[in-house]
Amino acid sequence: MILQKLTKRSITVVGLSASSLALFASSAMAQSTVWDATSQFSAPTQPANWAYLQRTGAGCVTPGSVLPAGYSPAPGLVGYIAGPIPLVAKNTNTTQTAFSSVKVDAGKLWMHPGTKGECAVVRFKAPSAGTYVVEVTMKAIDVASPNVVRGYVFGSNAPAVAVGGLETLNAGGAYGTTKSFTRTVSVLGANRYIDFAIDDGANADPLGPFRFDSTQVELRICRIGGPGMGGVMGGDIKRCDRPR
Ligand SMILES: [Ca+2]
Repeated sequence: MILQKLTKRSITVVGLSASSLALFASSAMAQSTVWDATSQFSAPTQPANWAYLQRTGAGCVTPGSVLPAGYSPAPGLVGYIAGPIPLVAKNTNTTQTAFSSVKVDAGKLWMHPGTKGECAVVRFKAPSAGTYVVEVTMKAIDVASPNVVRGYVFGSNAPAVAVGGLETLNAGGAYGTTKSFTRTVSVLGANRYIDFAIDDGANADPLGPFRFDSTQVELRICRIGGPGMGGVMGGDIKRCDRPR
């Protein structure tokens, strides 16, 4: 499956014009811009480079609708939510802020999957074709019980079929547990997206696998070069702040 995909993408790259390749090479030498989902978070208006949505299906494979604004469970906590959950929100306070059994660190973003298997999504709108590094740190922030979620990275390469990577935050994910990973995403055209999604972990819980799944998220994305072969590649190969 992977080999077939790589072969197909290789054909796409070979088909690029010489001028396109020269442009990509030139761009690759430029200083990397880092897009930070936390510092660039905006509510109640979705910002230019980001969007907050849900995805559905096992493994969050199906892109879904934009989350409506208006979520604010405590002063300074603002964001987007559909129904009771899923949600994407930020603590805009300068101190850790608690609500229910959740503690959100100062200035941080957090996400929660839905009650019916909906995945919470932070979407980066890639401004141009290229190879992007996606850096993720997830932290369990519900003090009542261990968090069990799974994180996914998707790219929207033509024909908009998502391919994703997977990391799991579970198995003893008590409050404060963190998990970090990176993915390299090759975006083959302009105006495509890179999604970071979390699901409910499908863990056994008599009241539903979505319980205690509040997850603080740090998400940074930078462009490191030309578009490569498309798709999402393995983890922990590159980081935005590593010289190259
Ligand atoms: Ca769960």
